[in-house]
Amino acid sequence: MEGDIKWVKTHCGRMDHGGCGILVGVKDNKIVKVKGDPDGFLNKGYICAKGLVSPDRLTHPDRLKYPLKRVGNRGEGKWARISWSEALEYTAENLNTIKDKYGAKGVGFGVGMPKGLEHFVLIRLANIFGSPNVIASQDVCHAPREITGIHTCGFYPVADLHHKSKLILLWASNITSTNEEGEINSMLLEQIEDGTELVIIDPRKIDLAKKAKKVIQLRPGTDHALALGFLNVIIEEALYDKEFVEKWTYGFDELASHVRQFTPEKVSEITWVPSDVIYETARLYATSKPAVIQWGNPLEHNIHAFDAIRALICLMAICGNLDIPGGNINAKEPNIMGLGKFVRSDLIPDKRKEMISAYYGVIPRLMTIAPSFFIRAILEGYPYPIKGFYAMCANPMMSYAESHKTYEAFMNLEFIAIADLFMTPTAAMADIVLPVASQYEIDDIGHYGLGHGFILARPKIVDPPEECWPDIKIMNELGKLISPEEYWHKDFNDFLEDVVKPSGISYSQFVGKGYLKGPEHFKLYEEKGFKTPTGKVELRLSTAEKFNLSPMPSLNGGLEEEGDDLEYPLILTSSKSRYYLHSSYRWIKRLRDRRPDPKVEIHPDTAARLEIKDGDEVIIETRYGSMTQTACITDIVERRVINASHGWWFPEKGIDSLFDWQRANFNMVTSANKLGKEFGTPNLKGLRCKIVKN
Ligand SMILES: Nc1nc2c(c(=O)[nH]1)N[C@H]1C(S)=C(S)[C@@H](COP(=O)(O)OP(=O)(O)OC[C@H]3O[C@@H](n4cnc5c(=O)[nH]c(N)nc54)[C@H](O)[C@@H]3O)O[C@H]1N2
Ligand SMILES: Nc1nc2c(c(=O)[nH]1)N[C@H]1C(S)=C(S)[C@@H](COP(=O)(O)OP(=O)(O)OC[C@H]3O[C@@H](n4cnc5c(=O)[nH]c(N)nc54)[C@H](O)[C@@H]3O)O[C@H]1N2
Ligand code: SF4
Ligand SMILES: [Mo]
Repeated sequence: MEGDIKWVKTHCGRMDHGGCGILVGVKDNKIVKVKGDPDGFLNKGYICAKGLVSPDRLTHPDRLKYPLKRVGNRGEGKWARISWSEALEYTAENLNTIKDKYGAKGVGFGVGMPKGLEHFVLIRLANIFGSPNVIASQDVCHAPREITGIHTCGFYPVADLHHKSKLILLWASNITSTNEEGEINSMLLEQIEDGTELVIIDPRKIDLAKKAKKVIQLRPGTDHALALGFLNVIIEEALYDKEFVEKWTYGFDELASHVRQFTPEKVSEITWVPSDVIYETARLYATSKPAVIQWGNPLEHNIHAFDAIRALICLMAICGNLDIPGGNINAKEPNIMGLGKFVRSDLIPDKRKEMISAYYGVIPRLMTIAPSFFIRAILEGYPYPIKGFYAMCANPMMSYAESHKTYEAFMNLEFIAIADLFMTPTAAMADIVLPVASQYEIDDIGHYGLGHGFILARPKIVDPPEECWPDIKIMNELGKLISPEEYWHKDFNDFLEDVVKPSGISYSQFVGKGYLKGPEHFKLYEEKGFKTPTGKVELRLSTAEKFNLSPMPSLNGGLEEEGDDLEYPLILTSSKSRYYLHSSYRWIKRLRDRRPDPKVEIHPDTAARLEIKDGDEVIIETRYGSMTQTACITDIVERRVINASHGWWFPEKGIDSLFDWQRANFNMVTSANKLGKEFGTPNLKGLRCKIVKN
């Protein structure tokens, strides 16, 4: 019956950051098939397992279909169906009461991984309501890369995989599983087929290891040390780009004397990487031009994020790989509405001083609150009381560090509203649950505000269930009840028009084009200098003293968990599953069939020593807690490392147990106590642990 199917072009969204051009087959208001679009400029026809089944997220029988109000105790799972007007009025009444009692800052506005335009409407809602507290997972997701970039070289240096590189350094990025923000793996694979060399820096031998020239299985959490070792070799052996360093960097001599101490021999002890491999890899990166660093998320998953990323940007800079084709670039945005204007940051001029994280002296320009600070504020009332929470696109009970504290904090809130597609452990803790319309059912824009130099059209293709509303509609209507109406649109879809208007087109014309991309313009610094106080790449941060930052990328006291700890002899890390997005979509059968359990990868020798067999349930314990996952015996991990899964809860276990949210949840074993000072990042990876058979 292919003949009856209408094919619509769009871009995939909400199964990760999104990006693939796709063709969606529709019949009678139902999506019957999804396939990769050969014209997709990021994917050229590629589509992953999640993309293929993405419509299933909309058709599950247990999807939330009308607003719910809590009637039992918090978290007890007793609900009453209410109308949208009741839901919005009740939410507004509670948020306004908290504002009257504690000030607008007593309400936190929460969001998880950026999924679509609603991310920015939420920031706008917070700003207009008057709260400086938008709580987002950005402390562990791209903000360290973006903001450290802005301080060091004036921009966020994203990997340019659109132009050929001689060498790709895949650093903490499992791109064939995760298709990291803005970078679809088919672009990288195409280059490798075409002769580009690949070096992988990952504690696991990931799929791409087969295609790599080198695979460096470092000790998790030591990337900053390894990068300092590379800087040492490149500077000691004078392999750097002398002309660029001379003309365009600030503080080179200081960096050179600073990194002298990080000899490959010393770094080898910390990272487990043999010193000859450190020498060879440093030389290879410095002598292959252009070389690109495709960097990933685990760099941001420990308290050393700032130093690791600073060291990597120094590497890019001294080897002349910044802002050149095939290097790490300053992606220019198309002509669209600026973020500040969209979110109305002008309405909250004291935000920098008032936000919770200001009291912790985080790095300037980090405008969202790290979840660990938020949870502390609820529990300790410092720097001021927090009593309310409106969140969407987020599942903090799974995604914030130290889950039992998150639970305790939520039990202490006066009011929680959660917008989601599905009842999650977090939604189950709410007073009000709002059912959303989502990808394929809404007009949306992808990649706005993400710094990759393009935005993607994601038009509405089918109608949502009657009472499921787009997040931007919910906030547009709630906004009118909790803030002056003049800031909100009559038709919520006008937010989409606002974004594209500066290009002189309407949203529907944008849909016709598919995407808008900024101009290709490399080496902008030759015309304008770098956008830093010195106009150069700041190998030494000129603002370090002013902002209480380390002037040099440093080792900052080494690892958190020093020494040979006999009680916790293994190192625990994690990686994202190719079949899920964080805590999302365990309820999609076609994904669950592919990966039914949370698996923990254990080396065969380690497993044999501990008498663990493939498929056994094992308890993984750190100093902070424990979780249970299913053993997968494999030598892709090193003997001393185990790799567990993140984001697991069990929709089938029912709301009475909050979906068994503690059993396999990685954040039961993390701590929100010790945090990186620049971003408030907890240690999510590189934790000492032990495992026993259950
Ligand atoms: N231990 C540990 N913790 C981590 C990480 C880790 O690797 N290890 N990773 C961190 C990272 S990088 C990130 S980005 C965060 C992610 O953390 P979160 O963003 O909190 O997690 P997700 O599972 O992506 O999304 C949460 C919810 O969004 C809902 N959702 C999907 N589409 C829509 C929509 O259109 N509207 C609404 N309202 N809801 C929708 C899903 O149903 C899901 O319940 O977790 C962080 N936490
Ligand atoms: N399928 C899928 N795709 C996703 C997501 C998802 O949940 N599922 N999430 C999206 C989001 S929000 C993000 S931020 C990105 C993240 O995507 P990635 O950046 O790829 O992040 P991870 O999968 O956490 O880890 C990448 C690799 O780092 C390795 N690793 C673990 N610890 C360390 C370490 O200490 N050092 C080094 N060098 N490597 C380490 C892991 O073994 C893994 O192979 O993916 C996005 N895409
Ligand atoms: S890689 Fe990401 S954008 Fe592409 S199909 Fe998969 S989930 Fe969608
Ligand atoms: Mo993320």
